[in-house]
Amino acid sequence: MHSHLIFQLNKQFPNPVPTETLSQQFNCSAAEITEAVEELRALGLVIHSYNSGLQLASPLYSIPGIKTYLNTQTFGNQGLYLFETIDSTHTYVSNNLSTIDHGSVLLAYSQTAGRGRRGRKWSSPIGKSLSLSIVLKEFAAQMKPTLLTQLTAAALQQALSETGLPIAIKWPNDLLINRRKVAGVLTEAMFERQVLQAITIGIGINLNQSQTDFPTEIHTKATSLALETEAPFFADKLIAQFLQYFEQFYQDYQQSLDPEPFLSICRQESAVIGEIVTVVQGDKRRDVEVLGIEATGELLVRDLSSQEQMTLISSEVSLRNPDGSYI
Ligand code: BT5
Repeated sequence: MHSHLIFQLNKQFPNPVPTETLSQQFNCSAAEITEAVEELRALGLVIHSYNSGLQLASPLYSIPGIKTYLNTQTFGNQGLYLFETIDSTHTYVSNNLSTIDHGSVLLAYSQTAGRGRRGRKWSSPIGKSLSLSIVLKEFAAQMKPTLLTQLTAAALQQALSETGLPIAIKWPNDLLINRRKVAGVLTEAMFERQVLQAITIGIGINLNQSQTDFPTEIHTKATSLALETEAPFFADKLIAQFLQYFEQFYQDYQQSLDPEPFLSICRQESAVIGEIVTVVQGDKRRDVEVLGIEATGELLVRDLSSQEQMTLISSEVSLRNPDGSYI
């Protein structure tokens, strides 16, 4: 009932929907609708009640809404699950790996312990953000998890660009609009007795946050699609488009083992190639000029003090502006 209720409220957004209309649609009593609304409110979702009916505070994606647009063979087609609230979609996958099939897609309206790279926190407030994990169990042995991060960043860049906004990729895993982070990618390889069992790809996208919805420490570096478009953002189509791009890149890469189609997007839409940046690696910092992205997915840079060229591995470094601020 929750997902269908949200789908109907979203369809009419921002207009309120009379409870009677909903109870007719679902063939249930008004009391049952009120009960479902109370359950959603208890989770933290904001649903207004007016004389004229019920209205969502901001648009929400739903399984029936995504399926309206979904055209994939595998990803999201064979298993599309939505949690209203969860600790982390990635943690759920690692705890339930044996029961989750290849190609499954898990979504959550909110995460209480969403995570980024190297144990960092990912903010995913209820009803405003998108948290999504894709489970991969069928892969060619030569496919590299680091390249899958680039593949996902390219798919996300393509899908987000359909909004008309300028979307740049900050190697390896950030998606930016006007130098503010709108989305991030997290790839995790899962091993059992040293044998690779699965790769989980996670993406977090800021959909309908206002600036004050972000934790204070990221106020100046984060943005949302609603802030950038200056309108409430409907994510159903974006999710379906992302899965479509992801599937295309993934199937092509699995067959050809050629990363160029997605790496060329990472290069073309890069926020850092040609820039001077500071590389942060543990306690060490060095200023470099970014020259390009190698076929391995590594970043090719020139050290400004030694003039030496070197490649950087994404799992080890972060990039900052030379003044220490977020790029
Ligand atoms: C990322 O890490 O950007 C990866 C984000 C992946 C999140 C997804 S959601 C589904 C799946 N389940 C999970 O638990 N995680 C994945 P990283 O590059 O390490 O960036 C983390 C940093 O971004 C933090 O240290 C903050 O500075 C900043 N940050 C946190 N939340 C943010 C947000 N909502 N928007 C922009 N920046 C944020």
